[in-house]
Amino acid sequence: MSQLETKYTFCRICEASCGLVADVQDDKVVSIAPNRDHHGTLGFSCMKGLHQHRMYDSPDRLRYPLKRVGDTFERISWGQALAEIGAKVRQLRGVSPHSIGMYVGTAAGFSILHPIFAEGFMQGIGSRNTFSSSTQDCANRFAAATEMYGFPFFQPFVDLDNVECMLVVGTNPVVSKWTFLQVAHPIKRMKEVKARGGRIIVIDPRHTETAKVAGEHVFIRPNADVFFFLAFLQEIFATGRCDEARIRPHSSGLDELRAAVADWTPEKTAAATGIPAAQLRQLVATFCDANGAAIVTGTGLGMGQDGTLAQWLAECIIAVTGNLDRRGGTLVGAGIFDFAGYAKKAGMFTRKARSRIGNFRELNGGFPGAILADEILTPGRDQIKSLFVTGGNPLMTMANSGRLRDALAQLELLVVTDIYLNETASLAHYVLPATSPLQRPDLPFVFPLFLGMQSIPYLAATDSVVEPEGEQRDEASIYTDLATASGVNLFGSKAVQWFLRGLKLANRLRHPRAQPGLPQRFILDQMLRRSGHGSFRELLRHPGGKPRDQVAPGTFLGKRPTTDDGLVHLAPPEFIAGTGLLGERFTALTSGEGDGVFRLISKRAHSTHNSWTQNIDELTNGEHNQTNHVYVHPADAAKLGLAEGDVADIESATGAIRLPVRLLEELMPGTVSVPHGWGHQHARGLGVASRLAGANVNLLASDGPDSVEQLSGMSHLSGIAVTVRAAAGPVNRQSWSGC
Ligand SMILES: Nc1nc2c(c(=O)[nH]1)N[C@H]1C(S)=C(S)[C@@H](COP(=O)(O)OP(=O)(O)OC[C@H]3O[C@@H](n4cnc5c(=O)[nH]c(N)nc54)[C@H](O)[C@@H]3O)O[C@H]1N2
Ligand SMILES: Nc1nc2c(c(=O)[nH]1)N[C@H]1C(S)=C(S)[C@@H](COP(=O)(O)OP(=O)(O)OC[C@H]3O[C@@H](n4cnc5c(=O)[nH]c(N)nc54)[C@H](O)[C@@H]3O)O[C@H]1N2
Ligand code: SF4
Ligand SMILES: [Mo]
Repeated sequence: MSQLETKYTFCRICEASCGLVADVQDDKVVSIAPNRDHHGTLGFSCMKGLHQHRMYDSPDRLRYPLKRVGDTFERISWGQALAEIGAKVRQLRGVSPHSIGMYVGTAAGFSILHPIFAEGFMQGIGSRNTFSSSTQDCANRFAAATEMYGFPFFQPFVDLDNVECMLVVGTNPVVSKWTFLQVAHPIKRMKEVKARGGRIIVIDPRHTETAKVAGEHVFIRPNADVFFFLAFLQEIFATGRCDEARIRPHSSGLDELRAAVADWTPEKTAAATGIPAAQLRQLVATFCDANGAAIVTGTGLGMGQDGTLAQWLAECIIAVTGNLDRRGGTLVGAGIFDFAGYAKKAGMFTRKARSRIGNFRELNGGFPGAILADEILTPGRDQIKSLFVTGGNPLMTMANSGRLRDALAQLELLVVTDIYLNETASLAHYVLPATSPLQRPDLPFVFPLFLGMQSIPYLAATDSVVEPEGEQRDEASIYTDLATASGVNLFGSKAVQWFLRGLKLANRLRHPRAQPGLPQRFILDQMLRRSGHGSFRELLRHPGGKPRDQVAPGTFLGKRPTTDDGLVHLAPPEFIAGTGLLGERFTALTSGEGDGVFRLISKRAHSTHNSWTQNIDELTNGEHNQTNHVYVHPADAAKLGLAEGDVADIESATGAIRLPVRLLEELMPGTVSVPHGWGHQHARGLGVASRLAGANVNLLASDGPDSVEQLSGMSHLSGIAVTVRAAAGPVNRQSWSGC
């Protein structure tokens, strides 16, 4: 047995990117602890991060390429996998490059090279059909930022050190660890805001963990944020609280915006939001009187029906009150290079392709996930016949899983690159084994690195902590090899493809016994050097992160927006038109939708991460972790004749699931909640998770071009209309599963 070694790294599961210390023996991680001396992450970590090695060392981990033969998976060599996949891609591409699609999942986002190389492969193929988890997550924000600031990744974030009033709308950072800003230790950071007299007010259909820390909470009905913000803005203008002197010189559309919100008085919207007019007026006064105020939003808002309009209005509130680009308001980060300027010059994110189904505009190089099944199932020359899935599990996480299952089963080629044989991989023709985060060198992911979205800015690098096992390979190498095998060049560039092949060859000569692949450290090192940020080796000498300066207020407005005129566009025509189309939605929210209709929302838990941490034994023991539940308010449960532990049928227009009931006082009555990412009973390669009960809530979400939010392509995953009733028929553990 070799000596215990201590290695510094950082977590790549969620945006908090916690600094970690791993104890390694015989090339195995034996324990992980938080890095208490980390400059940016303050010794914080969570149980997922601390137990992740259990997930990576599991006997279920993919270690070799697999091929489905009949009903079973057989181990094959990389050579065979690449050759067979490449041959099929060539054949399909000969008919139409668009018949080859890709789905990029959320795990891809946490490696800096993975999404770049996956996208490079699709560019090489020449296919427009890329999909990603972003239309289940945050595409509404990208759509709003593109129209307002000219660049999807200009995502202003709260100046957490100085904010005096923070509205938290549709996000639960205490559990999710913040989104669209790197904030480790959210409870500590929120308590600091309060300790200096700041106020944090949570607007959410549930009295969340964050609301408990904030101490102030206002219930809002699901899907009603757009009306809340319309009235909020109306009140700002009506009470003369718009900071015209500050915003007018740097913006366009102020008057159109004012006119568009004029009719939405707090009295009018109260019936839709459930927030009385007087309370809304008080919120506006608190917000505007603060010396620095911001609105923090998240997926609860984005997955609703009008996420783009709601996000746009939130940005407008911040801008017209003078809080954009201001101390204590919101800041626009800066990464290691001028990403926005570079993207503009290179013509990135400006492709004008339209989807075959629904004629959707491409946003950030991707189409709405909720049309994927239609793109596969609808005959035609560009029909998707082959799909590459990378770092995601769409079968569990996308809308209308039932229909998607049928669609995936019809593909001529499904290739999944993952660390596990998850549900989606269980349907694949080929499954490619990826390295885990602890087996690869890395820089922080794109938000902190390229965009400086960090509450405490720093730069960091990590080497791999342990070596790959079996024939696991990193995704940058996998997509380079897939391009070669498919007869295409990464990024459509012969020079790039030849350069990468040369790099691979040189690496092979240096490390003949390792899995063939690219020298990842070299590529990462080049990124740092070319942007003038030292070297990879130098960064490794800062295991607690190398501090950077926080972006200063006053550096964005008038200087950085990449709209054609350099102004912030407060009234993009499509958004203004959108406010004119809200009548039906308003009527639906205000007229009551008939007895027994509930609005279904999500609920993340500390121990689960979307669909992929249920395979860790340590996180799934305990009575309440054996299944997901439907959470119901006690008053609603009484009306429905349901008690804690009863089994209920939950039904939407799209599907039905059966789950045990838990009573939850913290819900707004009329709202029920079901956590997503459950229902693993049919996964072939999740030994722990498939023994759990539970149901996949996305069997209830609708898909298809009419179901998506039209401005951004977001799926509607929160605020779904459902009925709930005592289960009819047999009540046993297996029957809970709706998958
Ligand atoms: N109802 C409902 N649905 C939701 C949500 C919700 O709140 N409610 N949330 C949505 C959100 S925000 C998101 S982002 C999506 C997520 O949707 P997806 O990205 O499709 O799903 P994940 O469950 O995050 O799957 C991540 C996969 O990556 C694999 N993986 C982990 N590390 C690596 C790695 O290093 N390399 C590779 N190749 N694979 C790796 C895991 O094993 C897992 O299979 O789900 C969405 N769906
Ligand atoms: N533990 C854990 N952490 C995670 C993840 C995980 O699965 N588990 N997933 C990671 C991922 S991929 C992401 S994108 C982030 C997401 O991070 P967040 O956006 O913070 O996601 P949630 O924690 O689901 O918080 C959404 C909140 O919106 C509320 N809500 C639902 N509908 C509405 C509505 O219509 N209006 C309003 N105002 N509120 C509403 C919900 O009650 C909930 O409190 O979390 C990341 N971190
Ligand atoms: S909060 Fe947990 S999962 Fe997220 S980065 Fe930190 S340790 Fe990893
Ligand atoms: Mo996400």
